[in-house]
Amino acid sequence: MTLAAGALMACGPVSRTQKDENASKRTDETEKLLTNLKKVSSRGIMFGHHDDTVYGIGWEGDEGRSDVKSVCGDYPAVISFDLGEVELGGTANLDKVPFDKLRKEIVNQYQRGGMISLSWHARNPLTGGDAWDVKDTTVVKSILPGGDNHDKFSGWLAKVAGFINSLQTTDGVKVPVLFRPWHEHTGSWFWWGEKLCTPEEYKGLWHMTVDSLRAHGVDNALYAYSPGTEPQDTAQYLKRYPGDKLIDVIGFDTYQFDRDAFLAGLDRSLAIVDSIGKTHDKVIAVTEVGYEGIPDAKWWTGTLLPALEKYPESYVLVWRNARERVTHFYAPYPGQTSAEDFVEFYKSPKTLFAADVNSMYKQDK
Ligand code: BMA
Repeated sequence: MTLAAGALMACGPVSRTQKDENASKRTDETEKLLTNLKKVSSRGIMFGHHDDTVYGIGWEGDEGRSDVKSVCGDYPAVISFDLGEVELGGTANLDKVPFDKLRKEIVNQYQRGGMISLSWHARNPLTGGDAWDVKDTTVVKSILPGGDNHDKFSGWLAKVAGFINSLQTTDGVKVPVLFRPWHEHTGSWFWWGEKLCTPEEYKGLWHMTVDSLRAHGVDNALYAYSPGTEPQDTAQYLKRYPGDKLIDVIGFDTYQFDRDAFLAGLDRSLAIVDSIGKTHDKVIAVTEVGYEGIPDAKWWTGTLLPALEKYPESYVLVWRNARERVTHFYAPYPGQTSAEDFVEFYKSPKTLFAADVNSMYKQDK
């Protein structure tokens, strides 16, 4: 008894200090986003779509337009955008979306009660190529403290911080976002991938990123860790994990090519993040998923939804409907093969869209 009570007392103040430490680095709105993310999984799964309100199939820049809304009547609960090339200081990102437009759509999504996630396909700071340029395997090493490209890369991080800090409503409220850099690192197609840096270098990259953003005053970001489906168990998943102090959301990215292999990988990865989420007190999510061109008319309710139902993921996000690559889309648009089934997916009490989360948060106030 005495020992147990002593142990509890020893734990209590330590964990409270840790919590206070993280909370003190974040705005109230950002803390609220984390609380809501924790709550949401007991209510349902938020649906997300990359670049949802900036372009779609056959349109670009139309005010208020969204392929998802055109199909089911509501916006996604989560919209993600990419910061790629913000580091170069230009006016548009790697997919040619102006940063001013992103800023506006991020505020719009916040004001409709939805969540915003940001990825960053940063260019290769050593070769000058893009994020997919993997010919040099010393890039991460070269940007860590002491490396030849450290100063240059620190400047890039300052640009990212500047953008995240600039996300404000007209009332001056900083919009909370989930920042998800250095994703799919268990594959080797990005310069920060598995075969291109050691686990220590990869973790160092994360620490440098978060430390730098905080030093530049970013207090409106949560952070997501999202490998691919390569890890076969929790130990492999955690091999490059930068730590509970940095990460708020754990997830993974996965795409369907072969249906059976996709379902097996999805289930294995969900079981892994579910287990780690419970022991590390982290929110879990399917940070990217999809079936390019959605050629299966029943994909949403016949494949995706049943696979998700076993686990308490907070959200699932599909990639973009590229207006410049006709076959590169992951959400339906009016008339698309899977559009009717997507409406059924939308109607399922298990899925949450923008209006659902908005009313959920209001009830909780
Ligand atoms: C990839 C593709 C690319 C795009 C990149 C960043 O998956 O969609 O066309 O440039 O994401 O959004």
